[in-house]
Amino acid sequence: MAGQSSHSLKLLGMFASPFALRVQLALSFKGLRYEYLEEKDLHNNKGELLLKSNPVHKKVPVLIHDGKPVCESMIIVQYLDEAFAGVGPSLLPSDPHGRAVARFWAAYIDEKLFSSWMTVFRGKTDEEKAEGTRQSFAVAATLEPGGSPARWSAPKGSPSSAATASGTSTSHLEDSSPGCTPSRSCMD
Ligand SMILES: N[C@@H](CCC(=O)N[C@@H](CS)C(=O)NCC(=O)O)C(=O)O
Repeated sequence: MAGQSSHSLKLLGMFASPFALRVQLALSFKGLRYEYLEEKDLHNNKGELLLKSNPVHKKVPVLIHDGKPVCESMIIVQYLDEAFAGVGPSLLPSDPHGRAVARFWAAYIDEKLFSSWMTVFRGKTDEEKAEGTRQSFAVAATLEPGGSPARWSAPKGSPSSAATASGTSTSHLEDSSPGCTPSRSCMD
């Protein structure tokens, strides 16, 4: 696919969703123009387009490319790389091992980081919140060079570092960006 000019891209998102942010980063790195559609009341009143586009999970993000929906943030990132291979940089490394490493870290962040991070906001007691903070830092430390002896080497050579593939980074963690707050939880 040579360029974007004849293609329509819409993104259904929600401002506090780290998963939607992952897709926004991917679109931005590739320099793709898109229409952003905010789900205004994701947890109480989902929009018709969301329910029609993602009837299984009913979650954001959903990318709608020329009327066809693509769901799940990491699947969307990989789809963008394939559908717009000729546009902007590659998001994932070209070699299979590098791609496996990027997917590994994205899955690690999805499984480990977001759940402990949520406890920081949603823990019922100060102790629970403190434990969530401790776990979040422990998980983040694993992402840092030298953080863990078991760490895989980071993918190189494109904006597809672990941070890109995951849609987050330690600086994103440290800047106390809103993420999923108790009232706007992404993990319900
Ligand atoms: N695995 C999904 C997770 C998406 C997700 O959890 N989205 C949340 C917002 S952060 C959502 O739409 N929640 C609505 C709900 O659970 O009803 C992805 O990577 O896209």
